[in-house]
Amino acid sequence: MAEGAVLLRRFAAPMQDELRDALREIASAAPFRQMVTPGGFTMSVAMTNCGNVGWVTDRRGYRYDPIDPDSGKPWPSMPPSFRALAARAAAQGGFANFAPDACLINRYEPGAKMSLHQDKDETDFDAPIVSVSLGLPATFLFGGAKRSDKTRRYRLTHGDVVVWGGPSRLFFHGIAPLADGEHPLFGRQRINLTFRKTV
Ligand code: MD6
Ligand code: FE
Repeated sequence: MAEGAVLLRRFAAPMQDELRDALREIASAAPFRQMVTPGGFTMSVAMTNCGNVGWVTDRRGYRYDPIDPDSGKPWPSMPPSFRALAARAAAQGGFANFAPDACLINRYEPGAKMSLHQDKDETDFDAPIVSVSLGLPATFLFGGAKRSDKTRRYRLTHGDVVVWGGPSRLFFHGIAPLADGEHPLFGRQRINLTFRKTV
């Protein structure tokens, strides 16, 4: 995709049942919720997290927080199967010993989108981000170091994994509004897992 960014087609597909079951457990302890941006807009994507810390946004800003603000309890721990998948994908992408401490889980229903952004709330930009797509296909917009750089479009489908680090770690990216559809295992939604090393 770019220097430092590789797309591993269908890499996670063999684990789909395990991932679905683990996701169900996480979402029962820490339900998906639509968070509010610092500017006061409710995001169309619903989010939850697992791991030592979770990514949250509210009127105060963006941050990684060990506590789920909705429950007042720690986020569910990261299932060993998630951790292993992320490490295996990172290694395939050229990043040995990836040890994520956070997994942000995004749920898109038809029409939901993610505006162009950079992932820059972490402190360790040497570690890659590993991103797993499940369910309905999406159009991933991949730009450059500046918001105004032109974007290329990639179709991400069920099981695809993007490993993204190095020179493109801080490139702008987003997701176009999700087209309607029905996935045999995940139904009318797309789930994206992004694994990060935040510290
Ligand atoms: C998504 N992904 O695929 C949104 N960020 O739903 C991201 O924002 C993302 O896929 C950093 C690295 C990989 C990603
Ligand atoms: Fe991102």
